[in-house]
Amino acid sequence: MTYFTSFDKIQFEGKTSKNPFAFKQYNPSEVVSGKTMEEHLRFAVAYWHTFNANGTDPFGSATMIRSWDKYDGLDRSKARVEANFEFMDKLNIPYYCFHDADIAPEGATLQETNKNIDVIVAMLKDYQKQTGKKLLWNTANNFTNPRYVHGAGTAVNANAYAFAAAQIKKGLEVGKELGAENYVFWGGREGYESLLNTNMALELDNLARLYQMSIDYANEIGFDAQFLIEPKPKEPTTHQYDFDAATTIAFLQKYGLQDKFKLNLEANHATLAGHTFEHEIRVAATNGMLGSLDANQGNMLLGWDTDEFPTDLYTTTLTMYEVLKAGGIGRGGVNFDAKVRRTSFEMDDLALGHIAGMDSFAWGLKAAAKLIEEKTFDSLIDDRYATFTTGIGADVVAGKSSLKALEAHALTNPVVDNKSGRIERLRLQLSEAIYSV
Ligand code: XLS
Ligand code: CA
Ligand code: CA
Repeated sequence: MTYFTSFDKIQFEGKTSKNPFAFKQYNPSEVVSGKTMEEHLRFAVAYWHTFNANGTDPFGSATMIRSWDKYDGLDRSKARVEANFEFMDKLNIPYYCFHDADIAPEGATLQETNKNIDVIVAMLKDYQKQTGKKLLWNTANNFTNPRYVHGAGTAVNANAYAFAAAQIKKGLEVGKELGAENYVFWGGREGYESLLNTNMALELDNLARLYQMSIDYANEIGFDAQFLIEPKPKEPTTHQYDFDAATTIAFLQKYGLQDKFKLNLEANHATLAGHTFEHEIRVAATNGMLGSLDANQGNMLLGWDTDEFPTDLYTTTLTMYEVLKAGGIGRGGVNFDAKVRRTSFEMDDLALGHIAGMDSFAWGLKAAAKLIEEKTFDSLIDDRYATFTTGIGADVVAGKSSLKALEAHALTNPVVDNKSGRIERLRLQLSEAIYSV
């Protein structure tokens, strides 16, 4: 059966095309900075937003028209698998990502749930083999079920903690079966609402223990995926422990887990934490922990996680600038953790949303490559820090300095020859690079 009937394979038609069902910027085989766009970007479909989301919001019921909704239960899950592979093929997207709860209905018991998962995983494996499409990452939904009301890996109740562990165990087995490149931990319920009823120290220790158990089990079964933690400051918890990249890195370092994990960074989570996306990527990359990207954008007029398709070219450019500077995204990818608006309820909107995101990222990649090639920012940065390449500055960098030596230098009253940071000029050059693509 065909689920998306109004368009066929989306082709690259170039900038002058007026066809909404065509790429204007994303040309998978085009080489940019030594690699094809496809190799740089490694796009992925997020199963939950594309095949499960129905358009509900806190005030309104479902609006989405979806061709698989004529089925129920496991039959609907199977239809979603078919739709997913048809969609990836038509959009030319090589990867997908899912939570356990996205792919199969939850049963009355854990045994039943796992049985449902097994049926769908066998089908996914088959489709992967036939199509060559791959799993970028999978994860456990340890936040929807009411048993996780007080946390999962940071639960106040050991039975809830055990269920969370069981879901992760199954997730690791599924990831291995499907050859996932990465395995993600996102702690939607791993935080607190009030310190008045919270044992923070125990919760954090338990979370670290769960991560360690997960590493041990992955090793035991020979699942060699890259483990990723996805920071988010809040929502649904008031305060989530994995607040942002820096906090998550400090947590991993405290528990000696820093070599076992990288980060899955999401644009909307960065803005909720009061950061830009590029800031989060730079912090991760600086610590050797850039893992993968959840591509979306928030709405600056709203204070929550709206998960919109990324169309802001300034952000996609600066994102790809950071990725190129970091030497690429490695085993990660650009996962569209993005949903069409509740008002964009037609089937076609799913394709148009992904095309918008893919073109915006391809555009950003090209503009970023140009900024790097032309050393637009680098030459100014080199110049700004030049005093650390000679004399007393070089001694500081080499770790050969001391307060006494620096004081002796300061006592000669050297000239502090500060120059303008040229922010306005740089911002215009950024605009020029984007406009020139
Ligand atoms: C929610 C998160 C979630 C993770 C995977 O805000 O983005 O969807 O990406 O659990
Ligand atoms: Ca995400
Ligand atoms: Ca989100």
